[in-house]
Amino acid sequence: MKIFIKLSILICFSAVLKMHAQEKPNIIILFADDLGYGDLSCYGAQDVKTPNIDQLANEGLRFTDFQVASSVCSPSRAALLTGRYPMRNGFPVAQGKIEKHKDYGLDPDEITIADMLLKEDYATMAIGKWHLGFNKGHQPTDHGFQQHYGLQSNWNTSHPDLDDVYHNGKVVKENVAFETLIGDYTNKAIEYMEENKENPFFLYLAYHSVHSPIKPSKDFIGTSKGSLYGDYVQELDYHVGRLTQALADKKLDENTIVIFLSDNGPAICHFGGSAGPLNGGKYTTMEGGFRIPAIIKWKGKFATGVNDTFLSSMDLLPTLASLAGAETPKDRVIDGKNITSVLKTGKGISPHKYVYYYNGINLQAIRKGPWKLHLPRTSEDQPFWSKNKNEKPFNGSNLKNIGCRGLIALGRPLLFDLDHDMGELTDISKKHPEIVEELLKEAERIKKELGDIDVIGTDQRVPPFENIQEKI
Ligand SMILES: [Ca+2]
Repeated sequence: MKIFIKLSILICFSAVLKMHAQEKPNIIILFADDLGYGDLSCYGAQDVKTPNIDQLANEGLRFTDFQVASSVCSPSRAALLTGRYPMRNGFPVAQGKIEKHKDYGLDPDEITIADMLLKEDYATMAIGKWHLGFNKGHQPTDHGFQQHYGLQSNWNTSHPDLDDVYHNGKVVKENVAFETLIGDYTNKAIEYMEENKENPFFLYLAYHSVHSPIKPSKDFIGTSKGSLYGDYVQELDYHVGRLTQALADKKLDENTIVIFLSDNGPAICHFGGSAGPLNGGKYTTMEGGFRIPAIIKWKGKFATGVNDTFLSSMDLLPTLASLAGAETPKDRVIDGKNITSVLKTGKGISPHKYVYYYNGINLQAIRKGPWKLHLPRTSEDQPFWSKNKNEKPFNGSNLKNIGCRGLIALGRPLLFDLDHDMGELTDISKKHPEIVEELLKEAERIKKELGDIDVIGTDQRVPPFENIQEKI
């Protein structure tokens, strides 16, 4: 009898455990590359049709003021995964396959979303572009991902390793044609969902689309009215549709959070793309570089509709921790905030008092609510991707004709009211000297904490090489 009771308790206990495991939501982050704020039809694109992403937006929350923490690939990814500013997590500049960056990677002491979820018995996998380090200690499998399948960085034929597909650090396909990657990644993702449908999983799927090369596969060439770039966006949409359909087919829809976002704005001058009504794009600290398309859906659990709350990709770490029952790290500053209540109710005010826009290690702008102040800077202050010796600091007040490069060097502080001027077109610093003063003061304070070109911050992780903003 005693044994029977013990056995029954044990059975009940494991049933409770199993139920808890199934209650934890699956989490999928679909990370597009260089996709602009105006590149999707649900964000107003006219020449491109993205019905699958639009449907995700209709079934979820579509954000109009969701920000990343950098306008280039690596720092934005590092911030999303750690919930911390690139200056704090030690990854402020884009990484290249160069001698100087050989020891540069996401620091082993950083805690990622995958690290946290792995501790909560999630299966974890990264598929696609990594771009956060090539060597041991910096690999996805060193950062909480049980598996990685994809490229180390951007696809490129300039170096023999950069067009090879890796699985957990070993090359499994050599000299891969770029156009085949998106379908291959999607197939792998669908397989992974199938293999893990009985247990909670975290899938971080970082597509190369729509980063250069602008090379859609031949089935998509000519399908849009928006040139090759438009075709490329439509191909991305097709694969997002395959994934969402697979989730529905496998009846995983109701227990899976889908997060779709871009890592930074479009490289307009180089390859096209659209930041919609925003000014600037990739490589700049204007809204076109930092404000990205973002959609979050959890069927039946999260609100739906359009949401204007000012949020950050860094918010995903504490939010997903809370939804998965994980503990947010307490031994360090996490810059992201738990936005679960915004997701559940579709209402709420921004949890961020100030938000900082760094370009490389140069603090260039600071935001409080609708106010955004751009700080003076020279061409010399810029990281290598923005430097231009011939660039004279901008001293005007009307940015209507600033051009696709956006605001780079600047002679004096400029203030914008993003609620009424999201395109950062008209400087109103003279009308609001008290706001300018407050934000300048906060800029001086945060530089002491996070650092800048001329100061190492008290909570800055400094990358392991000299002349951080230079390529060589
Ligand atoms: Ca990017």
